[in-house]
Amino acid sequence: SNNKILVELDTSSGVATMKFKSPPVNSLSLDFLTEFCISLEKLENDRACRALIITSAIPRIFSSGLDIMEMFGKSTEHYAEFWRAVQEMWLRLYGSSMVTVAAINGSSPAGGCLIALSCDYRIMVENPKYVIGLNEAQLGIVAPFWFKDTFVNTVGHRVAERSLQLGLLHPVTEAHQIGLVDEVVPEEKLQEKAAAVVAQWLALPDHARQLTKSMMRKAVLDHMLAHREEDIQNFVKFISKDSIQKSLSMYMEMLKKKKS
Ligand code: CO8
Repeated sequence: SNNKILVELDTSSGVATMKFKSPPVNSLSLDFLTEFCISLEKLENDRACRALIITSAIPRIFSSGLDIMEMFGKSTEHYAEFWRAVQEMWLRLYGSSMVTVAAINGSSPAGGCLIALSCDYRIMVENPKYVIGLNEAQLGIVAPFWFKDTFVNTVGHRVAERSLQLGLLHPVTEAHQIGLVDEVVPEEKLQEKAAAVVAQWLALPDHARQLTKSMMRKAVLDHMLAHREEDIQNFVKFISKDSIQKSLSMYMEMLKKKKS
């Protein structure tokens, strides 16, 4: 299962590219998250790597978010292990000292949006069919406080309050207007734009940029670390409820019906 993410490092520029390639929809399963964290750790510890561009190898979809099957009909031990892996991914990505750019070439709901929000900069492909946002409320579940914090730190409190309560999935133009994405480009310009943004960020001395990044993000990272075990217990308790299991199963049914 060690092939859900393609990683390439250009040692001359110091820029790595990660391409999510886990069909059909790049959902974040436990296997996917484990591979993601290992890849992130390798790049973080590689002195030849200073920046990371994250994109998708699946047409029309960046990531469909957490794999709903990991949250459905499993043991409490499994839920705990899964949630620790979700936390680990966010801790590594939000706390990364690399320059991180999300090159969002498709829809990016919930956990997919969290990955994009955890980067330093977001570029999204101009396509009226693509949407992005934290839509948890629409599934009858609640985005955890650190998803919320990451969202608020990107778009501000008022925009986050409305978007989270309504579980909005924003079309690209709207996502740009509210600051959820920084830039919108045609598909064929995405790679070039991501490379240009990385070059701009890498032009500064690493230590100054890294300390500044840490200063901006430390409070939110520390807050999660201080409540990590409690957050796992909360997740396990919440997701194990009959009513929540029922909501998730109805949501999965709805996804399947929508096809036919
Ligand atoms: N997990 C598992 N399976 C999924 C997921 C997912 N997140 N998303 C899609 N699938 C499955 C579909 O059920 C379908 O399966 P099958 O082929 O067996 O019917 C297959 O993937 C393909 O999906 P679609 O046919 O829907 O493909 P489309 O190209 O039409 O649409 C989308 C792609 C837009 C990604 C669409 O599938 C979609 O909207 N998916 C749901 C996305 C979503 O709502 N994700 C939220 C997950 S929850 C989360 O990330 C954070 C939870 C925080 C925890 C809260 C604490 C309790």
